[in-house]
Parts: sequence; C-alpha cells; structure tokens
Amino acid sequence: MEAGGRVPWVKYGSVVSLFVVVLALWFRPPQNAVLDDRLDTVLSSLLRAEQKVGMNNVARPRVAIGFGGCVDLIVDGVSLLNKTGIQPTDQPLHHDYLENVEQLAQSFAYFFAPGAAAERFMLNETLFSELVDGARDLPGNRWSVGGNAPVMASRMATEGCDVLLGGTFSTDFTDVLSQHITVAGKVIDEPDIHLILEYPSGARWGRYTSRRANRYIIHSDANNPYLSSMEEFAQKLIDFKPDLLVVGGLQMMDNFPFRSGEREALLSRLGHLLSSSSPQIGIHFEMASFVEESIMEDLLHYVIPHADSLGMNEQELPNLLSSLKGSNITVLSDPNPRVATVLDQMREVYRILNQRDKEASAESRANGARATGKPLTRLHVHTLAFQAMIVTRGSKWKNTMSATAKASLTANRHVCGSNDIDPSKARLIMDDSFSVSRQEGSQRIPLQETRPVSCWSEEDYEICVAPVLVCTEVYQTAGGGDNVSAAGLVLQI
Ligand SMILES: *[C@@H]1O[C@H](CO)[C@@H](O)[C@H](O)[C@H]1NC(C)=O
Ligand SMILES: *[C@@H]1O[C@H](CO)[C@@H](O)[C@H](O)[C@H]1NC(C)=O
Ligand SMILES: *[C@@H]1O[C@H](CO)[C@@H](O)[C@H](O)[C@H]1NC(C)=O
Ligand SMILES: CC(=O)N[C@H]1CO[C@H](CO)[C@@H](O)[C@@H]1O
Repeated sequence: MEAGGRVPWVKYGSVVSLFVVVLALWFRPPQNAVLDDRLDTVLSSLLRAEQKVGMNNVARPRVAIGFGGCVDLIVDGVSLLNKTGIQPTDQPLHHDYLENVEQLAQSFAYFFAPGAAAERFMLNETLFSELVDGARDLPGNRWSVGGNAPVMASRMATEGCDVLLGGTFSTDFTDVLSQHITVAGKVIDEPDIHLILEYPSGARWGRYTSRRANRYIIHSDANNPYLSSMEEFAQKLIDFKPDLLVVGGLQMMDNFPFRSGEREALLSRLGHLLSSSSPQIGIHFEMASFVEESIMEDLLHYVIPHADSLGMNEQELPNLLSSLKGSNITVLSDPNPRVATVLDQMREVYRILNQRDKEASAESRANGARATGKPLTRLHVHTLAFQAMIVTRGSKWKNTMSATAKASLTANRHVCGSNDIDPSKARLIMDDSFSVSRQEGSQRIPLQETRPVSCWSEEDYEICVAPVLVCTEVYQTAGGGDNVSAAGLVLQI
C-alpha cells in the first residue's frame, strides 16, 4: 500500500525535475555566468588531463589497422529523402537490410525519432544509385574519406603514429591520406560509396522529431565485405612490426548476401591472423552496428576472443551483452543512457568475456594445446554525454585517465568539426553526480569541475569516466566513434 502510494509522487517528482532540467537547458541565457564558468573549468581541466602525458616514446608508435574503407557522401538526411520523393511513413519498423523505398522510410523513421546511430545494407542497387544521384547534387553535400579503418588511421597519423592501413582503395583515395599511412591492398577504380544521412537534434521528418543529432548510413558495398586486403595486410604486417593492431569495418559483412560458408571462412582466416600475431601486440576491435545474429556468433567465436581491447557506443554495448547472454540482438537501446547503466553493462561484458577466456585456456591446457585467446584488458564505451573505460590493473595499457579525457575532448572536436573547442558551442548533459552502479546503496560520485575525470579501482581493474562537452553546432556525427576510439588508444599504447 505504502509503496503503491508513493509511486505517483516518484513519477511526479521525476517529471518535475525533468521539466526543470529541460527548462534550464532551454532558457540558459548566454549571460548565465555560473554555468559558463563551470563549462570553462571543465574544459581547461580536461585539456590539462589530456596534456599530462605526451606520447613519450621517442619513435612514433606503429599501428596496423584493417579493413576496408569507402568514400562517404554526407548529406542532410531529411533533405535527401524529401528530394528523392520518399514520404514519411506511419510505421517505424526495424529491417535487417533494405530492399525498397518503403523499408528505407520505415527503418529511417525507427532510428531517427530516438536519434540512434544506424547503418544498413541496401540490397537494391537501383534504389541505391538513385539515392546517390540525388545526394550528388544536393546543396550542402560533402565528400570525405570514410570507413572505420581509414578514419581511425587518419586520426592515429594526426596524433603522431605510423600506420599500416589494410584496404582496397582507388588512387584518388590513397592520395588524400596522410604521408604517415601506408596502404596494404589492391588498387581499384571505383571505391564503395556510403551515403551518410545526418540530422541535427530537433530535426523534423513528417510527424517525427529527432531527440538528438545522429546519422543513418546506407551502403551497398561490393568490395569491403570480402576483406579483400587481408592477405596483403597479413604479409606487410610481418615487416611492419606494429605496437598495436586494430580491427574495424566488419559490419560491412552484416546482412551481405554471401555464398554459404563464405563469411565464416573469411572471419576464421581473420581469427587465425590475429591469433598468430605476437602476444605482446595489443589487439583492439572496434564494434559497430551489427544486426545479424549469425555474424555476432561468428565474431564471438573468431574475433572477440583475440582482442585485448574493445571499443563501442551505447547501442553496441547492450547488443554485445545480449549476444553474450544468448538473447536476441537488441537493435535499439536508449541513446542517452545513465552512467550507472553503462558501467553495469561494461562490468558484465568484462566479466563474461574474461570468464570465457579462462575456460577456453583451461580447456586448451587440458588438451595440451596452446591457448589462442587473450583476456580482455580494456573496454572503452563512447556515449554522447560521457566516455567510460575499464582497464585491467597492471595490463599493457597506460595513462587511462588522460586517455579518457582525450577521448572526451575528441568527441567535441569531431562533432563540431574544429580542433579548438569553443565553450559557447558546448554543453554538459551529464548529471552533477552519478551513481557507479544501479545496485542499491551504490556510491555516488560528484562531477568535480577541476577534476572532471573520475577514476577508481574495483576488483582487478580501474574505471575512468569523463563528461563530454557535447557539441551544440553539429558539423558531423558519422565517424565520431572512430575518431574518439582512436584518440583514446593513442595515449595508451
Ligand atoms: C518536401 O518538402 C516540401 C516543402 O516542405 C513539401 O512541400 C513536400 O511535400 C516534401 N516532399 C516530400 C516527398 O515529402
Ligand atoms: C528497387 O528499387 C526500385 C527503385 O525504387 C524499385 O522500382 C524496385 O521495385 C525495387 N526492387 C525491389 C526488388 O524491391
Ligand atoms: C527472439 O527472436 C526469435 C526469432 O526472431 C523470436 O521468435 C523470439 O520471440 C525472440 N525472443 C525474444 C525474447 O525477444
Ligand atoms: C568530422 C571530423 O572532425 N573528423 C575528423 C576525424 O579525424 C580525422 C583525422 O584526424 C580528421 O581528418 C577528421 O576531420
């Protein structure tokens, strides 16, 4: 009875506080000195944390990154749909891949309203070409180097690394890459094009309004799904002697119409490549938007057990966790999750993967075989409001606090499209304090402006959380995760 009686108050209370927060954000006048001061302090403290460690190696760190890449054609999503005559649908619906205009409209609506990042394969080449043609002469469009591997490679090169990049590119494409990037892979004439439908927070499409800025990506790749650069990459890797090996771009294989057994063979080959690299070399796997159950199973079997480090966003984390627990893929999760929720999911992923690794190596030992998997020692989750990392104590990864700060600053730099952070184009959306877990009685950590990155120890790992100065004048969201993940890794090699 009593508890029941309290519920309306709880609800009412949270509605009121939500209202107050919304109001505060809405009516934040520019002269609100307190808030601006706070933002300035957080910014200067994050910059200090970032600069605390340089890349102290005398030589440039060597990073090998695979696979693939594409040319991104970036447009305003709603304008493109409007221009190509695609009407808003009444029925937001999830589709694993797209075959026609109706499915595109339904799938776009499904992710647009909550503002969740998504990427889908377009099986219908006619429709894909029509969309690309529409985008080509849409005012305000932009072309850029795209794909997880090239974006991470460029960020790493900018941050002072020498990079080996595995991908089949055209010569125009290779020409615009940094001189610190060496490409391993065949040359092709026509690179794959990815259509990036960006939208700002509050954009309208029919009766839908987007809750946050994000993008919906459509691709119809012919080269990337085959990891066609893998053999050349594997060969050059021997002499390149990387300090870190990064794998990304595998989502191009999701829902691609492979012949039976073809994808598994490719991923098995990749697994072999990873397990044959020296155990001292860190391996990072950048997750992405996967919706096919069977590819998740293959990744859990062939790729993830070999990774020391994983990077992902707030959609990919619950998706990976549900696959690990044997439940269905979660296609759409809260795009603005609380810190406590994310940390609990991270702890669980860390625990399950390390438990699996222990079991697998015990089994190998019992059979007299060499253990091929590695424990997970680093997990980085990037969200709109904050960055969170779990790093095993005593592992090879250094400078976790500074790396978390750098990841957070890079999020603003990327989305605002400028290396200098302008506090007037930023806001903090993380709460004034956060709970370290959803378990009852968990500790709350206040956000201290002068020490914005909170780090603490648990079990055998350290956790660091940094608030993001969320960019309010969005230049681009696509590629954000890659820039952020790469920036975080650079300080930890
Ligand atoms: C495109 O936008 C214009 C102007 O808002 C509107 O009149 C038109 O109906 C839209 N077209 C489609 C296909 O939604
Ligand atoms: C592919 O798209 C075109 C253009 O929108 C459409 O006419 C055709 O019916 C679609 N094909 C299939 C199989 O849905
Ligand atoms: C999982 O997916 C299967 C097949 O699509 C479906 O039948 C089942 O109801 C789903 N289970 C849950 C818990 O959503
Ligand atoms: C949008 C954006 O700023 N992306 C950046 C990601 O990182 C690469 C490499 O530093 C930059 O060239 C991009 O501009």
